[in-house]
Amino acid sequence: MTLEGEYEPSPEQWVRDQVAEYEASNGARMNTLPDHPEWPVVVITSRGAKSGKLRKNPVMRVEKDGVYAAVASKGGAPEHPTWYHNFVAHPEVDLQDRAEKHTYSVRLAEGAEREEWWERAVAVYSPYAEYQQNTDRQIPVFLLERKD
Ligand code: F42
Repeated sequence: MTLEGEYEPSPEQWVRDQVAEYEASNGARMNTLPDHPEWPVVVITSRGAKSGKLRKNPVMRVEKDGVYAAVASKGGAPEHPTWYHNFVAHPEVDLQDRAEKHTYSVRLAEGAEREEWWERAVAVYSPYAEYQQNTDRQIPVFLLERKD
């Protein structure tokens, strides 16, 4: 089962384009950060906290034993990405990793578990460490566990 509803593409063109290309190719193209083959991405569909519409956002692929982390870094911006609020309001999302798409339950990692996943995330994508230095907020780390 995947989420159902009206899809509202991101207002950010590079995000919109990456999602469109990723989905159109079933995850075969645009499956890394552009020009960075060493940094794979997954695409997460969430339900808008206010609109109820489906929103799609690529994030870096951080995975262990079938569990994924979604790091709400927004490039070190002072505020959380809006999808943070979607995840909190509707803690069920779809995640596409290349050709595989499934539904996941979402929770915020805390304490030692967050530390463990934060280190894993930085090991995958080192710029996260700089993003954390550039913002006063603690960057949230969501854990996604497969439901279907
Ligand atoms: N962002 C990350 O935070 N972490 C990553 O690891 C990451 C990797 C990544 C890789 C490739 C790529 O193309 C993008 C990547 N991004 C990453 C960017 C990410 O996909 C998001 O673009 C970014 O985190 C900013 O998310 P945002 O939701 O803040 O984006 C804004 C511009 C946006 O989409 N705004 C929408 C709008 O219409 O203005 C709102 C979307 C929305 O969900 N609205 C909710 C609703 O109800 O519909 C309401 C939300 C609320 O405030 O309650």
